[in-house]
Amino acid sequence: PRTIRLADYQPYSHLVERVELTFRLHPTATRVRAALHMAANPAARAGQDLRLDGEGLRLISCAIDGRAVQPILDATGLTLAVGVLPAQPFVLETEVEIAPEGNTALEGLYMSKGMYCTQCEAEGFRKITYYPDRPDVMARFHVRIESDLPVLLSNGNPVGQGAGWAEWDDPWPKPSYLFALVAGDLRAHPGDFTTMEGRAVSLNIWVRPGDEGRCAWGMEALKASMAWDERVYGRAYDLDVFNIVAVDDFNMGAMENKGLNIFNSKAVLASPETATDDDFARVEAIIAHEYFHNWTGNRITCRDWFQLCLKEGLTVFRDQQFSGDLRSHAVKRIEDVLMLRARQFREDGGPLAHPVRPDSFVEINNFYTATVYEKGAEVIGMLKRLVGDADYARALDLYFDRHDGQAATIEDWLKVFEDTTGRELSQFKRWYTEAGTPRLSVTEDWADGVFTLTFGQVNPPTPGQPQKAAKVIPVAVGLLNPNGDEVVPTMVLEVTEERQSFAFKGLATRPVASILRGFSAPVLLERVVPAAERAFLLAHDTDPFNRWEAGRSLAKEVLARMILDGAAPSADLLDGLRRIAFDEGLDPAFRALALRLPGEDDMAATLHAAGHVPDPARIYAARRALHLALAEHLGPRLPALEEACRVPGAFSPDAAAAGKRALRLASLSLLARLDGGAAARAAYRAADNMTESFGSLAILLDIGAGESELADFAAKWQQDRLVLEKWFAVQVSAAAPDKVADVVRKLTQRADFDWKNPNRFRAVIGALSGNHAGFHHASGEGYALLADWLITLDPKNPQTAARMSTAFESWPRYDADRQAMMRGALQRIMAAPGLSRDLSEMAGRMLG
Ligand code: DPP
Ligand code: ZN
Repeated sequence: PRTIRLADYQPYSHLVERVELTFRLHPTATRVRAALHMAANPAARAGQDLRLDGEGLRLISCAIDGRAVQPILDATGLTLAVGVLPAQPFVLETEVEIAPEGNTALEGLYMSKGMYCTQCEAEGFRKITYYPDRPDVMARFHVRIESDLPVLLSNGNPVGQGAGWAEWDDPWPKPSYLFALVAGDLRAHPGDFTTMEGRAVSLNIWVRPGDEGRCAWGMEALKASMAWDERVYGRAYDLDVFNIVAVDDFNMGAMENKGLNIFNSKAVLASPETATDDDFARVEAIIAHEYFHNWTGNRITCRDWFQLCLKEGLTVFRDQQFSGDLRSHAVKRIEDVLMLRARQFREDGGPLAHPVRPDSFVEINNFYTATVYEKGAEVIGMLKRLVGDADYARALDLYFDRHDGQAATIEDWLKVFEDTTGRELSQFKRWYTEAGTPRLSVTEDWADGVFTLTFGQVNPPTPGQPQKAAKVIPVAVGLLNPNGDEVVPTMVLEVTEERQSFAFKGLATRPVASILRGFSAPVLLERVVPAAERAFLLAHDTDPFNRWEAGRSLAKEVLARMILDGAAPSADLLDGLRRIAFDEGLDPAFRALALRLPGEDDMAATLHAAGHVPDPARIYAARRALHLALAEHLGPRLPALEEACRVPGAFSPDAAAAGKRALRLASLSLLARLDGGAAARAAYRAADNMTESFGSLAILLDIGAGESELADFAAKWQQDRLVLEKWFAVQVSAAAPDKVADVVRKLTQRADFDWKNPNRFRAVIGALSGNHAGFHHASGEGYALLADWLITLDPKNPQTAARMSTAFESWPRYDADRQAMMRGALQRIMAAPGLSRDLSEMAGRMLG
């Protein structure tokens, strides 16, 4: 397969001014007629042949300005020699036939339970019609859909409809990856919104009959997003309608098609009976994310796919700001950092490490990664911290002004900040072009009333990037007095060199430093801190993130000693966590997060980084021992805490109520170590919402109980595909390490394990790799099972298979036996006949 390189970018030979598409829908023989109004691109080299992308299309006819022409066809597209192209603007018409019913890759036009839908990002449009399927070709689309299905949707505004047809017109030029079409027997949950510019927008969430009752939350989230983008970024919506469609078979979470967002039903449907608080928060965040793309992604798009972070990093950053504004900034930041470390640091430290802006790829679908998204968002957070809020706002205004309607690059983005602030950002740009998580060490010195912090940064080698220069790292620092008062409030130190000192003068006593407040840069902070000082920060830090972080680091240090030398849990940690647990002055959501112990994969990564070879079985045992010790330490007061966290009255998914439920579940989980699950069982029985019924079920399974509750849950939710996914997943995640392979085998033999549905596949096979001790069980069964399933799925859905293969990226951390087994599994995948480009690129990169 061919490697695509950023350095080879060339503008497209032609401009597409307008596109008229007509779809005659049929499950096995859909006809697509396309009229492309084209002209030579003055910015491109003259005299080029015309090349259109196309895959799996049966060409029926092709004409230029009404005269039939014979293009040259190959497996990836169509070529018309320059000789047959008119000198003046022309209309290229094609008709093709496609078979959406057989499309199991869920890319292009496909069917899900009788409805037609599309997924075109990144390169799916070429499976619908011949087209220059690249983001820098922006055109106005007019779409006619012919079908007997009652609801026919496409991008833009509706311009006409009759029996068996509908027409849509999108006035905003867009790349083909934002094209969308939906046809089905759907019901609408309506809403409306009037923009600050006075435009009345009609909103609809379209679902299959029966799901109408699960749309209210998504609709509220949509309106809140529209209002927030106006208030915070000054960006108003720009069409008369905004449609969201829920579909059960979908590779990603959701897709920001212009005016017609398509969502994995799991990412939009929510009701108190069927969705947990986490689901509610996720739905809200994803609705916001896709809506925010309307400006950051759609109005301003990417010149090429290497610039993916231009829209994704910025849009993730915006949805994080939004969730923080609506909920709690501290809690949101902690959750985001947990995710960043679990997924992005893991990626950045292994064979799949790549820059936020990669410079080559084989299959672009493999680069919708935690690095592009989450680190991409972190980079924007750093930029904002460096230039300040006011200049960030001015730079964004300039970005929207200057690049509206364009396909832009990271260079354009940075230039906007340079022009706004006069800052030179070439060193900063390394965050975009270099992979790897910088390691930042700190030492401190106290002499003659001067407190000095000395930072050292190491930028580790990553695949293809052996050597790196220093980065600019914004380090937010505050200093506390020994009595807990803040003597130096948060300030941002700019570390720009490999070694650099900062002095604080005029202090009466040696302060306690709170470093990297708010996690101001995505780095690994390496700092030797006495346990007592961590405990002090856990009790007193005025920065909520660092307060949590102090407990977290302490817990990791304690766990590491338990794993490595069988040490007992330290009193510093247990006392500190007890104080937090019962501190009624603190947000319950924060307390729940503080009580969540570091995960097993996190501990494996931490031990590996410290030069040890992690043993999954020991990690598993030590973590459970620490949980038990914590339960015993908090013991007598847990029932009261659990009771105090019951939320009276009707269920509301708001952040305050959700925080209480999270703390209640955290205490139930501890209590279960002491009472054999009695309290959790009672909570399960009494629960009137999914958060508490599913939460207590998971707690019971985790202590090896809960059989009858599991059966009860299955009986109740058999008909509900989204809830049933939880039932599948929890059995795998809660299984004991030596049982997980059996559990997976049993579940995958069930008739309702529809593995071609990505949600169901992920529920079971994703949970398998998420069960650290089970996946890495010494038998190697976990590895073999995952490899088998990836090989099975790949021919049907290469995108999801490739995505899930990243479970193997952590192989270099483990002992020789496990390494050999994990590599063996990857080699077996590589040897599978007809392996997709997606999966072979991933397996190849992991093998190195
Ligand atoms: N749908 C994916 C997202 O919004 C890809 N654009 O991030
Ligand atoms: Zn996105």
